[in-house]
Amino acid sequence: MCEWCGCGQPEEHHGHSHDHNHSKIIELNKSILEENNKIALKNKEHIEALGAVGINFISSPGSGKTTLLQETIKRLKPRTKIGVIEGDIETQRDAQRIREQKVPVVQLTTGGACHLDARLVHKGIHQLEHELDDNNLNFLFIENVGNLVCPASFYLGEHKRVVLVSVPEGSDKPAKYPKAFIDADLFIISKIDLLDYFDFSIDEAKKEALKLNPKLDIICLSSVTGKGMDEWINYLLNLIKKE
Ligand SMILES: Nc1nc2c(ncn2[C@@H]2O[C@H](COP(=O)(O)OP(=O)(O)OP(=O)(O)O)[C@@H](O)[C@H]2O)c(=O)[nH]1
Ligand SMILES: [Mg+2]
Repeated sequence: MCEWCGCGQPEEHHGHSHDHNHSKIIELNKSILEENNKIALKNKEHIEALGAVGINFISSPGSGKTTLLQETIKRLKPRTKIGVIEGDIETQRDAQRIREQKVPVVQLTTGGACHLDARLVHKGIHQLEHELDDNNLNFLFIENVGNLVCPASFYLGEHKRVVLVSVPEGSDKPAKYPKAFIDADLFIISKIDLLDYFDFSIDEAKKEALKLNPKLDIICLSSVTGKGMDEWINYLLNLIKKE
């Protein structure tokens, strides 16, 4: 078990051994993240060379990332070019859901690791290029592995990081999982069609998230009813608006 991120992977997964003292672990963790960041910056250049804005979706399992992507693609596909990288521990299921909408998609499976890292995404971008008619995209959506902890530590080269919390999860999540919010650009409160059935407080979630990151944009939406989707789509379109 990797004690560094608790991902349940053997220690080789992060390229380091746990047979050492604490300060060495900190040093190694630092160098792993530095190495990751270097590759992530290359990914960013690569995404820009495709003409795209890269968006990394982070949330707990089941918060509605893939459903939101499906609804987003429905609305944006007629006017923009979209590519998707799906990250999961196992299965091709999310990629299959996206493929049904006839957009280029690559499924990355981590085989146990609880997050995507820049090296894996680098591979994913190359695989995705094989699926493109021309090397040209407006958006590259990256759905991270469902987990509100570890993905927050790994920059993938994205331009915007979106963190989701769904209504059934509870409005205490920003305070309890701060890193995911500190480094995010946009906080989406998802499944707002369920507000009548859960004691979720939008005010509390917003307040706690803004305390951690005053620059955070916040959108409340439901992929099922479509409420809030226009605001989300406008947020995305503004990212690719040419000056
Ligand atoms: N009521 C309601 N259900 C939703 C909404 N969005 C997604 N769901 C449901 O929530 C469940 C999980 O949705 P997914 O989109 O698969 O969630 P995910 O975040 O991609 O899950 P992982 O990839 O496993 O982390 C599915 O049963 C969806 O139909 C929503 O806005 N409202
Ligand atoms: Mg999913």
